[in-house]
Parts: sequence; C-alpha cells; structure tokens
Amino acid sequence: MSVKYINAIPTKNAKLVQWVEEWAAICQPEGIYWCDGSKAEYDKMSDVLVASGLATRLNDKKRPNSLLFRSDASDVARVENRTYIASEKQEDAGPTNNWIDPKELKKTMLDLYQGCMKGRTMYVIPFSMGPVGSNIAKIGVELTDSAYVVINMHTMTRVGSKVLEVLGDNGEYVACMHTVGKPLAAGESDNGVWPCAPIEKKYIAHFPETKEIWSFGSGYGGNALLGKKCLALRIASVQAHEEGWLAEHMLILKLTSPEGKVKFVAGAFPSACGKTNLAMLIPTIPGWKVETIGDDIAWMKYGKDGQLYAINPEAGFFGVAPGTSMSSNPNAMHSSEKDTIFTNVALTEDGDVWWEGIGYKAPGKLIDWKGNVWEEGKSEGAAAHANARFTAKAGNCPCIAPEWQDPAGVPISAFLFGGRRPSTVPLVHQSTSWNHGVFMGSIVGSEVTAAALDLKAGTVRRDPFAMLPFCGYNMGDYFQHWINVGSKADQSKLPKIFFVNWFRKTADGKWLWPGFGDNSRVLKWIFERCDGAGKAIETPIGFMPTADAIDRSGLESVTDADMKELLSLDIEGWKNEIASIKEHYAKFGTKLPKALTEELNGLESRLNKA
Ligand code: GTP
Ligand code: SPV
Ligand code: MN
Repeated sequence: MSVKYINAIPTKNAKLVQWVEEWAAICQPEGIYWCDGSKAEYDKMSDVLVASGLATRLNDKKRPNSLLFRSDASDVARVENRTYIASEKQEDAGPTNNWIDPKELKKTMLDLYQGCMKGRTMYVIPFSMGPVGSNIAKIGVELTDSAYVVINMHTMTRVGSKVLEVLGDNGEYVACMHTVGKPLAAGESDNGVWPCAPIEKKYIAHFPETKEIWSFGSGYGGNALLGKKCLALRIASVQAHEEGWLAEHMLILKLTSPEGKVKFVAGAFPSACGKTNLAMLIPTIPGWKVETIGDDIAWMKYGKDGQLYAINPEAGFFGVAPGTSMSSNPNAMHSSEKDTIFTNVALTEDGDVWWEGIGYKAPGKLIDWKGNVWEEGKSEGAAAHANARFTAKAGNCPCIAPEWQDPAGVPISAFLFGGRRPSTVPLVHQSTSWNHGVFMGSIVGSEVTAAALDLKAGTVRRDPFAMLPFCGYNMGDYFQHWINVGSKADQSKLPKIFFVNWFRKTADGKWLWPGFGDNSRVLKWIFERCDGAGKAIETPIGFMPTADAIDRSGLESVTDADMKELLSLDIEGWKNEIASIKEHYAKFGTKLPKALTEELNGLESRLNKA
C-alpha cells in the first residue's frame, strides 16, 4: 500500500522515515502528518477536535484558549493491569510488573494494529523530554491517531522542528507507537464519542531491550501521552540503570530562605499523594519562598563537581483537578487560567469548568463528566471524575523557577519520600545514612480503604520510591541501583534523605496536620538539616525533630498535644511495620540487596531495644 503524506517530510533521518512508513503500512491511516509544534498547528487541531464533537471550547472571556474533553467511562486513568514490561527474560521485569514474552506480545499487538487507523490521520510527533539539546534530555517520536494526544504533547513536551534538528540524519530516538484502537468506516466520524478500545484490548507495552513503546486502545493520560510515564519513567529507568543515572517519579522545587539562601529538593510520593501541591506551595511562614522546577518527574545525573543535578523532562503539568482550589493550590489555579486542556471536569452554563473541591458551590446546572445535566445536592455521583485532570503549560505557572529550563539542571540537596499514612509514620524523620534513606524509599506505602481497592482496610499498599507502576525493570535491581548511586558518590555531596507524612489522622478521622502551605514549616526544618543545623534527636527510626524544632509561629490550629502526636515514635506501630516490610521484601527473593536486609535488621533490633 502506498502511503499518503499530508505535508512534506521535514527530516532526512532515513531510519525515522522508514519506521513511520512501516507503521503506516500496518495501521493504514488516511494520511501521514508531521507535527511542527507551532501555535497554528495547535489551533488547527483544536478546531478539528471541536468539529468532531470531542472537545468543547470554553468561554474565551473566562478561560482563554482552553478546551474541555469528556473521555469514555472505561478510559479515565492509567490501566496498571494492562501495562506490561515485555523484557526477554521474565526475571528482568521482576515481581512487581506484568510480563508477557515480547515475541508473543508483539504478535498479539500486531494483529490488533492491522488497519487500526483506517479513516484517521497518523500524526508523527517528534518531541524532546527535557530542554532541547540538554545532555540529560532525550528525544522520542510518537505516532498517534489522536489529535487530543497531539495537543497534550504540545503542552507536556517540547514538540517540533528544533527536535528534528537535534536528531539530525542519524540520531537515536525512543520509538513510541500509539493508537486509540478505533478505526472509522468510510464516511464515519467520532461524532462526540471518545474513541478507545474495550479494556481487554488495551495494551500499554514496553520493550526494554529495544527501548520501544507500543500502546493500543486508550486515549487517556499516561496510557497515551507516551513521553510521560512510558518514556520518562519506564524506559528511562532502564536507561538510567544501564548508564548510571536516575529517572524518578519526583517533583522538584526550589526553596529560598529569608536570607536568600537556595536549596533544591526532590520528592517522590505515589500518584495523587501531593507532588503537584508541594511543588507549587505558598509558604505560610514569612520570608520563605517555594518555586517550581517540576511536579511529577525528575531525571538526575552527577555533574563534574560531584553534585547530583536534576532536570524536569516535561514542559507542562497533567494535574489532578478535584481538590485544587485557590486555598489549596492557587498556583495550579493560575496555571490553568488559560491555554489549558481539561479532561473529565464539569462544564458550567457560562462555558467555564467546575470540580469538587474547587472552593465554591457549583453555579447552577452543570454538565457532568459523563455529559449529563448535574445539580449540586440533587444529582447523584460527582460532577467531575476523581482523576479529572488539567493539562497546563509550565510557563503559565506564576511560581515557575527561572532555572526550570536550565539544560544543566539544578543541584539537589534533599530527597523526600512520603505517602498517605494515617498512623505510625511521623510528620517527618531523616535517614542516618544513604543506605538508610534507600531503605526508606523502598518501604514507601499508602494506606488504602477497603472501598478503594480489594485490600484489607488499614493495610498498606507498598509503592517503593512511588515507582511501583513505573519501574521498567526488576525492582530488586532498582533498589541495588540506588545503593550503587550513593556508594559511588562523594558522600559529603549526596542529598540528605527524609520521610514526610502530611496525612496523619486523629482517632475520629480528621487531619492532624493542616498540610499544603503549612508543609513549608517542615521544609524549613529540612533546609536547616541540610546545613547541619535544625534541632533533632536520634531515634530507632532515624533523626526526628525535637518538640520545638518545627516552626509553628502563627499556626494556632496545631496544639502542643497535636505536635507531640505528630512527632511521636509509635514503637508498637513500627514493630507491626517490620512484619509488613518483611512480607513486602520477601517478593524480591535473591534480588533484594543485602544492604536493605541489614537496614531492616538494624531497625528491628533498635526497636526491640527501645
Ligand atoms: P499525580 O499527578 O497523580 O502523580 O499526583 P500528585 O502526587 O501530583 O498529587 P496532587 O498534588 O495532585 O494531590 C493529590 C490529592 O492530594 C489532591 O486531592 C490534594 O488536595 C491532596 N493533597 C495534596 N497535598 C496535601 C496535603 O498536604 N494535605 C492533605 N490533606 N491533602 C493533600
Ligand atoms: C500519575 O498517575 O502518577 C500521573 C497521571 O501523573 S498519568 O500521567 O496518567 O500517569
Ligand atoms: Mn504522577
């Protein structure tokens, strides 16, 4: 079959052109369009999406240049049970990933890909993860039949001609193949129905040896914007392991003290556990400033000076909308004031958006995320889906740090790990060594309710380094990689490691800690600790702040008794934790690093003596 080009081929990279044509022969699109990343292209795609009934243009006076999409009810989040690490050996995918033999999976998927783009355009998206040309950045090329993916990639990555220049005639790229898996018959159009395939046909596949990504059947988020979780975490973590660097599910923030001293902090919390919020926080303590480098992913390499430098490989935010308000995260609200793509939030009568926790009552009758009329207090269910998101440009964020696009990255002083832990884990504690910090990362978990997952209420879902769904290889090898990264470094220049928990609850289920802007009080202590100051006592679990070490000036809502509870060492709780960590560690068998067994044994014996 001969392929039809809609515009001219903008590259002489023969390997790339051949790859595009091979996929076009399989998928049989109407034509091939090479994306240039321009504003004109974005506007044209937006018009196409509005015309097909998939997008609603929001009121230009309220939300300039912004669109609303409602996805299919089966296509609202990442699909972890349809996500595969198809390494040649199953052991290389490890106990935490779904695995299928790559030959078998490619055969299954190639059958699905046959003619999957009939009636659609195949878009070729050359993109850079990280500032174009940075030595930490990487190039990917995504093929997709979704214009929604194209405009999201415009915002989330750096798309276009400059990327092809850097790629040159022989440059390497990560090959990313995507389709919504919903071909159109002659004369058929989407007509307002979100295109995707049924769940059992969805595959989000990664081939670590060949660094390929094949995605079929979903148009949503991390399943479809392949630069994000698929490339920047699953494939990049494999590359980072091979090449000696770090690809992590971490926010990066710049913290400035009243004296004007600056430190950069990176933090890994599981999905929907507060990375975007912390990255954009407005401190409640006077004189302190937080600015954003990134809110979801960090790539880190050692610089010539022996420090670890981080870049944010993304160019935008794919943030959780529900709960975002002018009081919880004003910077996220401002970031999404214009040029924003909203997915699965509610539409107001005057062409604006609304979601649960936006900070004000729903104005009049809404159209909910399913497309039905919705009235507050009258209609059943939520108006916005719990995982509704906004896609906003990092450049539109009022607190974006001037360094956010520095190709050299920013030097990291501290790593934070955390999750939702209503009990046991204190507000903050610090590791006593690098390996102890790696241990902390390896036991990250979030407590779940029986309603949310098929787990016993009060049990912990372990999500090591917040990478459980994102590590592209054996998690045991990943733990060892973290230990190696530390042992090779100049110890005095290594980031300090902390465990934070904003989510402690009282016996009657209320938050014990106000969180959000008040988390700056904890950041202040962390800043001081990085300078060798900050009052602390050594406990069996690590360094903890003394009762008066956390600045509580102006914070009446947290009493002395609350603070005591937040900073208490729950020996019995931690002893139960040991049992649960042993169970978690058993999964890794001989892949579990000895250093982590030693850390666990050390903690157990310290607790027994306490
Ligand atoms: P992903 O984009 O899925 O990786 O999520 P994320 O880690 O960026 O989480 P995000 O900042 O979007 O927060 C998710 C939810 O946690 C929102 O509903 C927030 O309101 C809530 N949250 C964030 N920070 C805090 C906090 O300090 N305290 C409390 N109680 N809730 C918080
Ligand atoms: C997450 O789930 O951690 C996200 C959203 O950041 S997605 O891009 O869909 O993976
Ligand atoms: Mn995330």
